[in-house]
Amino acid sequence: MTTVKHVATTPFDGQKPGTSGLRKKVRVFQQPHYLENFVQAIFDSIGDVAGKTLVVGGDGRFHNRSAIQTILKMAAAAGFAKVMVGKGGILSTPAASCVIRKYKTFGGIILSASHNPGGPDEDFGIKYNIPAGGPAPEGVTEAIYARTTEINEYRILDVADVDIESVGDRSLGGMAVTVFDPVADYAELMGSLFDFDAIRALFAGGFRMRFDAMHAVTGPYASVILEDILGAPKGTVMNGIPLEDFGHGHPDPNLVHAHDLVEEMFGPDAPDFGAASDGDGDRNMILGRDFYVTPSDSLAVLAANATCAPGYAKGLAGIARSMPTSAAADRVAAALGIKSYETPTGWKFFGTLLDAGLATLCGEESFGTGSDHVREKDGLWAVLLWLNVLAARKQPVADIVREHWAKYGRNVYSRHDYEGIDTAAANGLMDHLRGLSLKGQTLGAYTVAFNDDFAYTDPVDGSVSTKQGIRIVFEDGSRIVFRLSGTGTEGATLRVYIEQYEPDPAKHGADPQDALAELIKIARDVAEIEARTGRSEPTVIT
Ligand code: G16
Repeated sequence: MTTVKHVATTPFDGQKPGTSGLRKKVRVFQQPHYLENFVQAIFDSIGDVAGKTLVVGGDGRFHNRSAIQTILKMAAAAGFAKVMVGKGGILSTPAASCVIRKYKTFGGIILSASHNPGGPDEDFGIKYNIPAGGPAPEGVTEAIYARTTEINEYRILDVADVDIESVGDRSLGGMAVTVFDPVADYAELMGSLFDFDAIRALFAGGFRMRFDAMHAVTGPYASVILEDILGAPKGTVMNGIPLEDFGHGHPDPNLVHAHDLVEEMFGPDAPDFGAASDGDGDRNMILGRDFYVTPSDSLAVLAANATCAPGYAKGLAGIARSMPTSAAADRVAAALGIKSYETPTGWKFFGTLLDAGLATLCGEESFGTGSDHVREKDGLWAVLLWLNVLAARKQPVADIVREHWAKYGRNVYSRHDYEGIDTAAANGLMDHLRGLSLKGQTLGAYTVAFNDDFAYTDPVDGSVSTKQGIRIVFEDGSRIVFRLSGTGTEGATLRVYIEQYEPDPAKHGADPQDALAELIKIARDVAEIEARTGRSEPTVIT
């Protein structure tokens, strides 16, 4: 007979979910009761779970399998009728969203620290996604957090581990456990959105691509979809085997961390198209031959060309972007005569807009792009939409982007990150900026139109989110935005976003660091970055 163990526990400090769930060092999660407290807080906060189905999976990082066993035993003790688990514990974040929606489950638990490194001394994370398939909104994460501060007991089944390494139906103390192929449902959804025949023809015609899965979760998805289904040559997917430590890599698809791919795309005889995805498969980086597409430009280009893909042929309802993302997509929305929305950072803020049918495409500067097909950003989806556009337009990536700039103007953009700075210094810097009143002042060649701390009222449910980033907006529309990362696990990361609109095609070829040099200097001076953090240069520039 299986028994439910009632285990006495006490709250841990700091189990407050950040931008995307609870992210901490693996060793923090390995403390007795730490994961259990948080999982019980989720189950206690989401309503009656009896008889319901839950989806569970993760990005394959270290601690994934053992956390899944704990969650399965706790789900059984909580009264779930069934848990669906990706084979081997693998489930990309967008595929989790797809499966939650397709099988109408009571949401899911995703184990990932996204683009953060993995391994015994690195990061782990957990988040709950709601039945609509998206990250829990702030009301739910607040309730989960509140529960963690008062928890005194959790319940777990006292049974042996269940096999999650092979597809099949099993039982765990009366609860059904279905281990499923994590790729199949997702691949089918992609096939329903894109013109796979056109993409197949593109590859058959000799088009060359490299996809860097960074030894993270997208490997199996990319191998099946790009190589097996779409006929790209074997080897198109690099670093395709998910590893618990991502092969000692940092699975963040940007110019710094996806260096193998970047070298190839900017080297001799580069392929036509390059792309990378992150730890849990929701982010993407897009490269052409000798050309980098910023995430903000990628959103705008995809929005302008989306009707190439059958899934978007009837047009877009609206476009949403996070506040620090450049306004390039707004220009496309204006030209299409549809609404654009500016939300705080965090995919969860797009959920209500997508559910209400107000937005079709969404994007963030942090390498996130997606649509209403799921409720997460989706790395491989963005790559496939780009492939569909390339198959339809038959032009190089760089030409498509340059033509886009010529038509809409270029929102020249860069993000400067100062990672691992002292938390008190970072908070002090933000407080300093919050206290400034700059309206009407001249900084270099720029006059300040207004400065504020971005606040957002959700147009669908009326919920209000404050303190979402300091904006300094100039009279010519140029902007500097400062915010602290909500996804780091060590110290604080200051992000500075710099943007300037350039209508003149003759100036579109300039390096953004040169074009933005004065604004970059203004940002450093106004925020007193060096004096307050000791850093004279950012850690990462994208
Ligand atoms: C998470 C969220 C994204 C958000 C990003 C911001 O990404 O899911 O929607 O844009 O965090 O990160 P930060 O707060 O560090 O700027 P991910 O890919 O880590 O889940």
